Amino acid sequence: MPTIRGACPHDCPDTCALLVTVEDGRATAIAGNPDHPITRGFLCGKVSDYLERVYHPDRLLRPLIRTGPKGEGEFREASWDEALDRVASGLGGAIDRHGGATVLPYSFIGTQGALQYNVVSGRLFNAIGATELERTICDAAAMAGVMMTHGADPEVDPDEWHHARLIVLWGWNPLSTAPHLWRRVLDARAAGARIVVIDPFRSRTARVADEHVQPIPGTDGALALGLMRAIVDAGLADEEWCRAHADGYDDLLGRLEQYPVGRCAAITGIDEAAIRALGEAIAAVQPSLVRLGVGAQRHAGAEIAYRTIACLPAVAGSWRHRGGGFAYSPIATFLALPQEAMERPDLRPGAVRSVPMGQLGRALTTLDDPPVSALVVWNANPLIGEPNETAVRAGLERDDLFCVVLEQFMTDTARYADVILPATTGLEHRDVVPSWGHHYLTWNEPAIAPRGESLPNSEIFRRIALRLGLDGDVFSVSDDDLLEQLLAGSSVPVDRSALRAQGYVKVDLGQGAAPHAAGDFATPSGRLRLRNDDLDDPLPFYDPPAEIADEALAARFGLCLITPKTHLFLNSSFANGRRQTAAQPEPYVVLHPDDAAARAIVDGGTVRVFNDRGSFTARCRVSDDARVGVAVAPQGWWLKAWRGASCQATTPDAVTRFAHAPTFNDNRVEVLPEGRHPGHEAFADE
Ligand SMILES: Nc1nc2c(c(=O)[nH]1)N[C@H]1C(S)=C(S)[C@@H](COP(=O)(O)OP(=O)(O)OC[C@H]3O[C@@H](n4cnc5c(=O)[nH]c(N)nc54)[C@H](O)[C@@H]3O)O[C@H]1N2
Ligand SMILES: Nc1nc2c(c(=O)[nH]1)N[C@H]1C(S)=C(S)[C@@H](COP(=O)(O)OP(=O)(O)OC[C@H]3O[C@@H](n4cnc5c(=O)[nH]c(N)nc54)[C@H](O)[C@@H]3O)O[C@H]1N2
Ligand SMILES: [Mo]
Repeated sequence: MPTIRGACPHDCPDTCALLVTVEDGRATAIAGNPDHPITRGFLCGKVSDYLERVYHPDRLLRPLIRTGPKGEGEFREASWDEALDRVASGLGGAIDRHGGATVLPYSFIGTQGALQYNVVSGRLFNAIGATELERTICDAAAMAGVMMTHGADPEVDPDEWHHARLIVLWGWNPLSTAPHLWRRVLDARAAGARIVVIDPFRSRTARVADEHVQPIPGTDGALALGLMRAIVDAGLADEEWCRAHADGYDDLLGRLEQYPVGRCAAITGIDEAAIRALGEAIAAVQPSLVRLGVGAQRHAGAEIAYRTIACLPAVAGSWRHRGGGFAYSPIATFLALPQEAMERPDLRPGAVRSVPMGQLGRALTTLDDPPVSALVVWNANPLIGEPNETAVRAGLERDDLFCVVLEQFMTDTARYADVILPATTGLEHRDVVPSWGHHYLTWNEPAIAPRGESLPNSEIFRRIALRLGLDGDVFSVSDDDLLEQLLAGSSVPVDRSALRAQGYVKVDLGQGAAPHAAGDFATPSGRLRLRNDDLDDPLPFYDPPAEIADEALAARFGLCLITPKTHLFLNSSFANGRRQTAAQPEPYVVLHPDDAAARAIVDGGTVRVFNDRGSFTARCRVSDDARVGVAVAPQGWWLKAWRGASCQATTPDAVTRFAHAPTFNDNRVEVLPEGRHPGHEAFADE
């Protein structure tokens, strides 16, 4: 029985290596590759059921053309010829009327494979001069902030984490969202490390950590300033390392004068003594590692917050030590493949306008000159993933919008399409998958033939481009040749035969065991930037969130709502999985007992959560897992499970200052037992 080496294609930092058993052309078993240093032979509660996803009775296997009203999900099957004709005439007609900018591509990391992510599609939308999508919905604010402090650098390699003796998991719930990297944290713990979690919510990770610090959401920058000040107050700052390898040590000390620990305690809602104790531990217990997640960046001020946190390991002296320092997402190794160049921005006919992810609804309902009159969605389910659901829905409902969706399933977004084109899963196409959590590239060999008439994204976009009459030399390149170009263009040599034979190779940028013990940062001076003169304010500071810090708004909407990931879905993917939905049948919102009592809400009761943007209903779990003043509604279920409107009906579509990233968790709401007056005025009068 052949065993095929694959790679998990999903949007997760663990990027697992898979072994797929195939019998008579059918995949019959799937397992984690025991040799892969991160996968180590096991799969998560989602991908261990990947064969169910591949052979799911609801897989879309033929092109579909809409027959009913938008959103109703009524379609008929069509041949590829007819469907592609429809797509070419829909896009071509829109371009003839309004120019290329009227087309908006919308995609994210439904598949993380370098080829299926955006190579042929990137070329197509560049060539027609489409509006550019700023793909900022996930990790961009933090990325911008971290780079302000130490450039696009190799961070502490997960293979080195077991050397750490104190690990601070900051806005990260890896037990659920990165279960393989979590094993790396557990290795450190087995060797004696203490695990501290900084999270307003008692996540699964916080539950099993040694210590849990619960700040008010969006105040992490102030917490980092308080921790640095505590280190300085205790005489534990590593002045020698900072003077040798960082810019602006004296300026930072001056800035910390403005942030006494007591002030930071008041902003973050954490005891002064707890901040002092943690700060002192981060400096004294070495190697100490700060590992940030994606979760702490969903608010205004996020870039400066992450920049500020990235200064902490320098002041603590952690970079000196093997396993010590800072890690977020290893951008340097992730970016080794020439993704952007392969998308051929040079094909653009001229300057193009751009729309940030997180403002899709706004773009569809307010842009003119030209309006968005054609939308092409792949690798994404924006009706669930985007904030401001009301606007997204209003946009998708527009009769004058031509909408194409490439999908594996009839998602909430796909129901609004004019044409749906069936896409393959990772088992059915070839790709190479980089990781945004570790330093390995993983090879994905197709295990089975495409199911039904499904095709890889690359082939679908190739066919669309050729129908539109675009340059055959650019678009007829085969997938195998494109993969070869991706690997050949890597910033460091990739051993292609080892990659194929073994299934994975390490991206070796020379990062070594302690990459910045002697500085050597990817900044203009090679030094870490405690002071960065490219910024209006060159020093770290507390850049407050918007709604969370708005006292007038707090009088009307007394709770901050955060919407983290669920344990068993992958964003909205797997929310149609049998085992996953059995374990997580319905959405819920967690409220602290004090907040529930003040609103006469009982555990298990249905509540309405609302603000000026909209409302949703969900069952309430009353638990001190939530911090006082913070409501927690994990996100990912499809709309049916939410009874029609999800938590995104309340989330804001404001974006951050530098990276234009969404601010999902900078969101004030009120909560009432369902059945009482849903308007906040009634609540305020009581
Ligand atoms: N099981 C599962 N795994 C996943 C995903 C999934 O949906 N499900 N999604 C994948 C994707 S796309 C991503 S980006 C990653 C995300 O993985 P994580 O980085 O773990 O992201 P979240 O679960 O959104 O947030 C992590 C924690 O941050 C906390 N948090 C929220 N606001 C704040 C804040 O202001 N400050 C602090 N300190 N903490 C805060 C939340 O309560 C949450 O427990 O996971 C990937 N893996
Ligand atoms: N309120 C709130 N909203 C959030 C977040 C949050 O924390 N809170 N997190 C945000 C984050 S971090 C992210 S990354 C986004 C995620 O949002 P999305 O990127 O929209 O992720 P999914 O909902 O998983 O949708 C991915 C879709 O891609 C499809 N797909 C998978 N593989 C392929 C393929 O090969 N080809 C094609 N054509 N389709 C494929 C899947 O079937 C699935 O429907 O959501 C964001 N939204
Ligand atoms: Mo994400």
